[in-house]
This record gives sequence, structure tokens and C-alpha cells, in this order.
Amino acid sequence: MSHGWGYGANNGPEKWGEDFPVANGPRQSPINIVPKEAQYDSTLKSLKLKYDPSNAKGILNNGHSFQVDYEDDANSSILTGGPISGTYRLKQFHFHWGASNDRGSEHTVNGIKFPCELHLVHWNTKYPSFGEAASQPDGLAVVGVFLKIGAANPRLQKVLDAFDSIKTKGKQTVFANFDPKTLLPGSLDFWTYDGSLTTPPLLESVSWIVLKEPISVSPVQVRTHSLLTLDLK
Ligand code: 3J3
Ligand code: ZN
Repeated sequence: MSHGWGYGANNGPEKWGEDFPVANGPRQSPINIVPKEAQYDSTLKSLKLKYDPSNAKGILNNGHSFQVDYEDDANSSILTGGPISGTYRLKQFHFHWGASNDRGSEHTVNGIKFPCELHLVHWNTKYPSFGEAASQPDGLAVVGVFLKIGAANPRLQKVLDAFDSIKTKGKQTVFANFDPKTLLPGSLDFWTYDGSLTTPPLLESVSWIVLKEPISVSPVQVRTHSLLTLDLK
């Protein structure tokens, strides 16, 4: 791959292995989730998410999506329970969209793609930093939430309204006082598996926690990302 990764014919997922050989590893994400084949594990605990809205720092257009970054120098926005041991700190959240509503999510359920998927990225505090944790098999925990087309979601609007300030790659702006817990569905029931980052560097360090219940987004809201210059699927 002669230039940066993306979703085109010359730099898309089929080519990522050229620069990131781990793309051919044993625990690559995303996967297709087949609920009927999932095994119930009674040892799993319920998911606990505690976020401090004041930890929200800024919103960045990284060229593939946008990410909302959080202060992570204390255990004030954390994930515990579920399949993980210990305490994982929120680093950022971001979304994956498609160029049209028939695609966009990373994971699929019974082969079905959703128009969008939210990822809340957390790192294991047994390691000194996000960067160090990202290279460890138990270093990261990402909570995935599917978005389906439906009623307008007022809790998304603050994020969408920030897009005007980050239209081009590398643009960022202050994004303060936001509790990502408001984006979660009513049920925290989940599927879980050990996988990887879904985009380069594709590191096999993620405990995936994919929520079963999607949240809604309206057709107008889901196209708001067209305000952003993004390299979409
Ligand atoms: O590459 C960036 C890295 O520079 C830094 O910004 C980091 C922390 O925010 O996020 C990414 S990442 O490579 O660490 N990263 C890739 C995309 C984390 C989250 C994403 O992976 S995913 O499996 O949640 N989609
Ligand atoms: Zn992601």
C-alpha cells in the first residue's frame, strides 16, 4: 500500500495486510455475530459504565471518522464488569458510517450491516498508558453500539452539531461536558469476544463488548456526516 490506509480499491481492507501483517492474525475484528451460535456464560458480570461529562476534551476529524477525546489521567470515566477484569478508562468514542444507509457498521448480525456503529474505546489501567495498553492482548475494551434508522435521536444532536467546525481531516474543536452514557440503549445486554482494532494498526488487543440493543438515528441525522470530508466505505 503506497499511501495511507482507507476504504478505496488501492488502500482498503484487502490491502491493509501489506502494511499491517497482523491483518492476517487469529483474532481480527470485525466479525459477523450469529446470535443463535452465541454461548451463554453465567460467569460474566453485568456491564458497569461510569463517565464524568467534564472529562470530555475535544472532537477531531481524523479523516476516517470523527472521535471525541476524553481526559484519561484518572479513574473518573471507567468501564468495569462484563467480561473484563480490573478497570478500563475511557479514551475516546467514534462512529463508523457508510456512504449509504445499507452499510457502515463494522460488525454485522446474521450478515446484516447497520448504517452506523458507535465505539467507546477504553484502556486497561494495569498498563501505564493507552499506547502501551493497545499493544497488550488484554489492553483495550471497546463497547460497540449499533445505530438503526428510526426516530431522531436528540442525544446525538450535540455531537452532530459540532461537525460544522471539523469539516476537513485534522480539524478539531473543543467539545466539553458530554456524558457518552446518554448514547447507550436501555439494555446493556451484550455479546463479547476477543478481537482487534477494526482499522489499522489492527492490534489484537480488544475485548469486544457489542450491545444487543441498537439506538435510533433519523435519516437526516445519519446523513449529517456528509458535512465531513471523510473516506467512507
Ligand atoms: O490511531 C489512533 C491513535 O493515534 C489514537 O488517536 C488512538 C486514541 O484515540 O486512537 C487511534 S487507534 O489506532 O488507537 N484506534 C483505531 C481505531 C483506536 C480505536 C479504533 O479502533 S476500533 O476498533 O475501535 N474501531
Ligand atoms: Zn471503531
